[in-house]
Amino acid sequence: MDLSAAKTTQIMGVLNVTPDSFSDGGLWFDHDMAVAHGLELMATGADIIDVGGESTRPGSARVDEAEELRRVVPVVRELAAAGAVISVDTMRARVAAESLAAGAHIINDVSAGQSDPTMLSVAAESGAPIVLMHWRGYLDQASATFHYDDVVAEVMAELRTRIDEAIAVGVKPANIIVDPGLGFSKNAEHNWQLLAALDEFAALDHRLLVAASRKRFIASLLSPDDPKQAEQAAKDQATATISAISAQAGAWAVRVHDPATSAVACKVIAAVREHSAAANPAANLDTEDNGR
Ligand code: PMM
Repeated sequence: MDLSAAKTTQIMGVLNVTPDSFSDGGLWFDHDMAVAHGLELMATGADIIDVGGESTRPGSARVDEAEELRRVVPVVRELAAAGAVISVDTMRARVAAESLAAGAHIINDVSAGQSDPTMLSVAAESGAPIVLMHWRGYLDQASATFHYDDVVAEVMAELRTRIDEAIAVGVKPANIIVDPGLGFSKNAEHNWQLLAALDEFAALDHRLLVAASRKRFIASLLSPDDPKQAEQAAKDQATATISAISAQAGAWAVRVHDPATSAVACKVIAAVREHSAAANPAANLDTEDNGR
């Protein structure tokens, strides 16, 4: 399945099989509920389902490997059998390998290969695409603030190091997907600065994934006095706007909780990009207005 050539930005639907994730912890913890929600994500516009069994919420404890396997692999197997394209959101090589064997297509590692020394070789040997996300806090999730003099330049440089490490163990450049890691060892100001510079990340010569969905900086924008009061629908609308900005910058995919709103946004941007002067110079010569 070649998803790398898609013209429209792909929608990656979030399926957290956890009791404690950022926005939907506990909702899909039961196996049947998780599978049903995965199918619902597909029906509402997801091209890829991102299945995760470990929360990366600040301060959350790591789940042990056996428990992560128990949560993730059966859900991957059942959704893959139903025809889903699946990414597995894990920092463990064994969870990645068993998920690929159960039918997953993509590895999504928020530690970019740094948590588990064998993760990058699993990606290299399997030939599966791997998401390398920027994060400084993979070893100490509860650690305090992070200082950046220039967040865009530093995230870019650190991602380049991760990319070089992956290529050094044999991951093909075409199988590397980069992600600036919004909200991971970054405050709201850092996140907005990264979003303002998405063009630079898209120009890295790898596929770009943007994952802003329902994150705290969105809730803070919508409801500065009490972010917890921000309405879910408003957060999804804001997320869809960020999906549009990401698509316009050339992102390959956006990772979202509500596929429907972002799918519409990405469809519109794809239509505009397809008709841009650069993509179709002849369009400039046609002065008739029949399309109005
Ligand atoms: N964020 C979360 C989980 N997995 N994966 C990637 N590649 N990028 C992210 O930003 C990311 C991720 C945390 O969000 P959630 O708890 O709402 O799933």
